[in-house]
Amino acid sequence: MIQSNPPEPRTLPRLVQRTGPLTSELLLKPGPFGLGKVPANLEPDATTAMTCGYCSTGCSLTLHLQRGEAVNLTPNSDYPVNAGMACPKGWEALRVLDAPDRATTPLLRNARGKLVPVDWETAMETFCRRFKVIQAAHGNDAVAFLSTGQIPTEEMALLGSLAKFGMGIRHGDGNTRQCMATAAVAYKQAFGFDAPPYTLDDFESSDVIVLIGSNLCLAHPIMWQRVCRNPHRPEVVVIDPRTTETAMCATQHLAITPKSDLTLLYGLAHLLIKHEWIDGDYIADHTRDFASFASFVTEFTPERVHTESGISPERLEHLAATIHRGERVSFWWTMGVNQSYEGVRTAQAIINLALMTGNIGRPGTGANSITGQCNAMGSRLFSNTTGLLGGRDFQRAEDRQHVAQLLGIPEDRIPSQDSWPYHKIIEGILQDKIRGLWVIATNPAHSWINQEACHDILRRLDFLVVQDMYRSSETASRADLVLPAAGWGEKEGTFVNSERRIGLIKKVAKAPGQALSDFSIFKLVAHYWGCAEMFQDWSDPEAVFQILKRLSRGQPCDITGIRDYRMLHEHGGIQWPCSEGMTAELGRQAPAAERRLFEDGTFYHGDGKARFLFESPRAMPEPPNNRFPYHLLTGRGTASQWHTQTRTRNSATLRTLYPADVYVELNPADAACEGVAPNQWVIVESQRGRIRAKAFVTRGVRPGQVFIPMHYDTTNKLTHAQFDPYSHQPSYKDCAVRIRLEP
Ligand SMILES: Nc1nc2c(c(=O)[nH]1)N[C@H]1C(S)=C(S)[C@@H](COP(=O)(O)OP(=O)(O)OC[C@H]3O[C@@H](n4cnc5c(=O)[nH]c(N)nc54)[C@H](O)[C@@H]3O)O[C@H]1N2
Ligand SMILES: Nc1nc2c(c(=O)[nH]1)N[C@H]1C(S)=C(S)[C@@H](COP(=O)(O)OP(=O)(O)OC[C@H]3O[C@@H](n4cnc5c(=O)[nH]c(N)nc54)[C@H](O)[C@@H]3O)O[C@H]1N2
Ligand code: SF4
Ligand SMILES: [Mo]
Repeated sequence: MIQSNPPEPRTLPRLVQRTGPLTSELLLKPGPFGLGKVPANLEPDATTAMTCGYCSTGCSLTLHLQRGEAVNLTPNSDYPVNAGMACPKGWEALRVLDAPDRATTPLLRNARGKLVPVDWETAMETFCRRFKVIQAAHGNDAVAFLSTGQIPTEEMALLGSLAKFGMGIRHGDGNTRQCMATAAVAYKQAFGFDAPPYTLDDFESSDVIVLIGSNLCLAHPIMWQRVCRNPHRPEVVVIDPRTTETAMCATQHLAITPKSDLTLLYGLAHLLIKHEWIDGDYIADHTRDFASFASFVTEFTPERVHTESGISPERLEHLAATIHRGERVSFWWTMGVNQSYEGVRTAQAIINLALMTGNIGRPGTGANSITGQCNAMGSRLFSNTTGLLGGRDFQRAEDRQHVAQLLGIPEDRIPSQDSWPYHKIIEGILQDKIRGLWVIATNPAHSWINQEACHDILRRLDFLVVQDMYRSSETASRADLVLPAAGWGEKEGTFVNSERRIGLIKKVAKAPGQALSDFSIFKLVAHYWGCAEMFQDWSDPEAVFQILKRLSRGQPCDITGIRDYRMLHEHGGIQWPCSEGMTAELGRQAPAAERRLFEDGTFYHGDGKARFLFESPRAMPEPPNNRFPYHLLTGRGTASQWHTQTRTRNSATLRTLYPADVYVELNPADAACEGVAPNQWVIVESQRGRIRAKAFVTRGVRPGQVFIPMHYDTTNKLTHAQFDPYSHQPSYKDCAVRIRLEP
């Protein structure tokens, strides 16, 4: 029987008494391929392959085992994604597990304000009691969660379902809001489903590759290797205000004025239409609303493009001709597009170019959003945050009914309203509407905008729980309760990479101390909360994988044809869709290793047609001005740093590959004007905060622009609260700053 309301706090002691054995059972349970249980076809001392746990490339790494435990790793040469290559983070992936700042026991803040070790029982009892007290006093919506694109899909689905169906939480969002929300919304509106259409092989089969707001060379180094292996001597066009490592290798670099992409892309569309360099048949058969788009872009003359983006009419014309000449043109974008106050329309301006030139659904083509985190794509489908499980809508009654039926839960347990997006959750804390927050595998105290305000807001919470591998993260060190989590390599599950490929991760190392897999932590929470029965069938990650298969049936992301983990293990990753029908036709074989969507020109809208979507460009919310004359760009700094650095700073090798101190890239002309010498410490200041940074004087940034990597813990003191109106993604790459010499 499932209770219609979460039990009151007073029922807890009874639950606590029952939990001893459950906890130890969870602690001892071996993974399907990991410690204690090795698949029959593998020797105890052998190797096993698994997906890397950092970026969305999803390289396969071969783990070298001794008695089931990993002692080393090498890149897998037998995998379609990386063919024997890995970047420094992948090579060092095992090294960061054994670190002195790992969280090894639950930690609870005591009366003197100090985090002290407690046992799991105390942690779970406190977790449930404190959150339930908040919900009882202020309503269920007063507790929220923030999750991630960096845990396996099975864990995300369990978290999202436990929180929303079991604990009555409505507001739960993820760090994917900082990252992928724009692409997800752009695809959904244009194609009818959040569906990146490509396969990574397209990098090797294009003859024109257009990279917009993407520093592939260091953010996705192995995708960049695939570009380098392209045998067609492709044109590589980079649209980026900075002369990045990627731009240096491009055949055309368009160093546009930041945030002028929309004008540039509309201007490009205008030229292509004017020259009749478009695919009329494709447009007529497979799209809608082209005529109004064509009339809209007539305003975007080459002269206007020149004024607003700095790109000359000749260069624009040259790019249009390049696209026209290309037989297989692929368009790729990342954070230079997504992290913008007009990101969705910019992404759709890219989609429009691919549609109007018929560059989609064929090898080497596509309007391709490159994802960031190892499992951002899993989160987009199954985290139960912005959408209901399996790419569905919370607001659609038939979707709720369907999910309730599939999961055997009462329909009224499924919220009929969407969660607040991330920034509304943060604002909700400020407005006292949210008083309890559970943060899982993300580090908002470092990565969220306007950091000093964010720290102040987190302090206002009645109860902050942080579930992380490392107790030293900026958010964990502010928590009332820290739950120690196992990480990549210490648990099993699946990740979905950028090209929709589902890959397996396996347990090849023991988590330190009492750290538990997130999966086990969620099971414990369900148990102590009193809703364990709802998740009886969710017994281990592979059982959840079977549940996800059922949830995917008939959806564009149908994975019913993937039999089990073993099939993923044997075939080395399988892209969605992979329906039962597809594998039945093939006699239970996995479909081809490289597949792209929309080969027949049918999209997911009811009429099968893709949409042209467009809107007038808007003014930058905080343009450089007299007091703050520089445009601040932020982003990835090196291939060896990962986000807030909790993991990568724990490798001595990686530490030698990036500057230890925060630095600001500054053009030589501006450095001269400000009287700044190379390597001198300077103050960088915005309306919201000031930081110290070392001056890195370089022509990589244009005059009037500065760049600071996101990996340093002070960068986000400068950034501001501006969001895309459709995706609610923060605009991390534009705000006004000034440079001062240190007093
Ligand atoms: N080494 C490493 N790799 C990573 C990560 C990491 O932390 N470290 N993180 C992963 C994640 S989660 C993500 S989301 C990806 C991000 O991957 P990328 O998006 O490639 O990385 P960023 O450096 O954030 O931004 C890319 C570029 O956008 C440019 N840009 C800024 N403003 C504009 C603009 O207005 N227009 C255009 N056209 N370009 C602009 C910046 O100059 C920058 O070079 O990387 C993934 N890979
Ligand atoms: N200024 C600026 N800020 C940015 C960006 C930018 O370009 N500029 N980019 C944004 C983008 S695209 C992103 S994706 C975000 C990333 O921002 P965050 O998500 O805050 O960054 P991470 O360092 O990846 O945080 C992940 C946390 O999860 C923990 N962790 C890792 N594996 C596990 C696990 O298996 N279980 C648990 N429980 N914990 C685990 C890590 O220790 C770490 O603390 O940053 C955003 N912030
Ligand atoms: S490119 Fe990405 S997936 Fe590949 S090894 Fe590096 S971090 Fe891992
Ligand atoms: Mo990201």
